[in-house]
Amino acid sequence: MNKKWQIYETDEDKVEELKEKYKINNLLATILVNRGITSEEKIRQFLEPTRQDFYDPYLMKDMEIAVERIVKAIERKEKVIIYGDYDVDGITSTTVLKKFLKDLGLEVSYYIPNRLNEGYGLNKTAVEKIVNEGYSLMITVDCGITGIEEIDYANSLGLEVIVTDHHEPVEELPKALAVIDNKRKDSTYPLY
Ligand SMILES: [Mn+2]
Repeated sequence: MNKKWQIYETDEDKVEELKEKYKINNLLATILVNRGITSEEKIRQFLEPTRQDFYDPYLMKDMEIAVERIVKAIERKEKVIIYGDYDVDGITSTTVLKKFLKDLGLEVSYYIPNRLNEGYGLNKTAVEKIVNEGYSLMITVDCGITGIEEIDYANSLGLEVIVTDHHEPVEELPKALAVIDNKRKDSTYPLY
């Protein structure tokens, strides 16, 4: 595949100005300028972000449904499993969510498909295994948005699914209890 790289024409004067003002190196100043992060407030948010800088998570479609379902799982002490991915963001998101839910008092397990035997994303054999182990709620991270058939299968076996993903959906969304993905066509979350 032939790729054509298009490199930004950088405003070098602006780069110099930011380097001086914020005592940052050339690379960082170039990144800020190329991304249009040049106001004082934007630069602070980028270099020293706080929780106050995040948008309200409830701006994400289905967030409320997902939160309520997870709260119910905690109250009922349900068996919950996180279905992740074997790559860097898949493993990171699995770890972050597992720790968070454990801190909230939920005994939560995880499933990461084998890269060679299973490949990326949900698969029916794994769903079946999860159901047989007595889980009642599965939360996907970094996958699931295109797992239409697998989620239909999970539903048919009584396993409820919350999808959290950042990949592109196909034509239809999976029939999960909640589908949290900013790439949903109807998403109005600001993101940047
Ligand atoms: Mn991934």
